[in-house]
Amino acid sequence: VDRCVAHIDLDAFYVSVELLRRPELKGLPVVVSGSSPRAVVTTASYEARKFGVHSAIPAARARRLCPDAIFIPPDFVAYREMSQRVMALVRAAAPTVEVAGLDEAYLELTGMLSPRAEMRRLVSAIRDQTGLGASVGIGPNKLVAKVCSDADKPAGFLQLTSAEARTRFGAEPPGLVPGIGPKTQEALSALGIRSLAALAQTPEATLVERFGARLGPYLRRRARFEDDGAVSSDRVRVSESRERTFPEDVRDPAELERILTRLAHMLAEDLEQSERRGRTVGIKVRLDDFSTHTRARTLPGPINDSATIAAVALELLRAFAPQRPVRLLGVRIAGFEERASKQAPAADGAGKPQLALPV
Ligand code: TTP
Ligand code: MG
Repeated sequence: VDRCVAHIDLDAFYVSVELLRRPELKGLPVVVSGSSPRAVVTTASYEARKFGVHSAIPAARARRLCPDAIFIPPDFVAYREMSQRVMALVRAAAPTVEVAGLDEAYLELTGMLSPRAEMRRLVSAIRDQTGLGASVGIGPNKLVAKVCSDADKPAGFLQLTSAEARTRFGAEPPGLVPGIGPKTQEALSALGIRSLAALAQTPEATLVERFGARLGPYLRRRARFEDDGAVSSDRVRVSESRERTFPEDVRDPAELERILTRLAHMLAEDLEQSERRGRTVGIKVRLDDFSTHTRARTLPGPINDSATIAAVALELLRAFAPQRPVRLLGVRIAGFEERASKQAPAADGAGKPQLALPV
């Protein structure tokens, strides 16, 4: 049986949630970002993107690029709640679903009679029941599906074979493909390989010589839109963390302890909801000189209560005793209990880097 995988990704997710409660802003350039001097853009509406405003650029720069844009502060509680409603609909559409982020998921559709119709139905259901728009990619594997869902946004709906994907995206830079990051793209460029087509045609031996026996062939497979990664319903997370960058550096130890306690509570809440317990509690401290320090302690048994997490984190912070103003503080838990589930999916480096949920 030929494999069939779909990827669905919501359009301008945070902005779209904001527009639901402020419909008068529809059609205008809208940006969701914090207001501190260091804030970055989380999402821009498609109207704002025309001005060059994109995710991850500094909010101050966005203001210069598009002075008429309406800036809205993020409301992560609302986004998470909306994400849960959407993902419930996605899970109802196929037996195997991998939620890959707040606004994206893969569906294994192999063997389904009419995957296109099923995905059209899903997009309509999401539109009807939440008011949000989504884009869909369908292909023989996760890689093709993911690149296709991104190619015709917003409201995209694109199905391609691997051969068709090679033709359609051949002129694009290698970094278009998830799993090929900026550093690798630079190294490829130094070899004169500046497009996916060029990468797909590079002899494997050349890539092995430069990138090694694992990464070399992997890069070539990515460029050829070949991918045997499974859609896996339990994406195993090895650790979970909450961190916060401050609008201004913090010196006061009491203030740092208050913040760390709050982060520990937020982390514990999530762990309790998802019934996960871990044995290792750690902290992360970034100082004003950008040096980053981590400390961790492993406990005799797994825990997830906020009192224990906070107590260990505070102990670690006191022992570390930052000697300079603190720019960022974080708390992390790792060493999760084994669950009665299967092994982790092959690490293929794909998927967007986990965005640390801002606090
Ligand atoms: P994306 O799906 O990458 O972006 P998007 O949904 O805003 O827009 P698109 O139509 O292109 O899919 O990310 C989903 C959400 O994740 C986005 O609404 C905001 C958040 N996000 C950040 O907070 N920081 C980032 O750098 C990115 C890329 C996304
Ligand atoms: Mg999106």
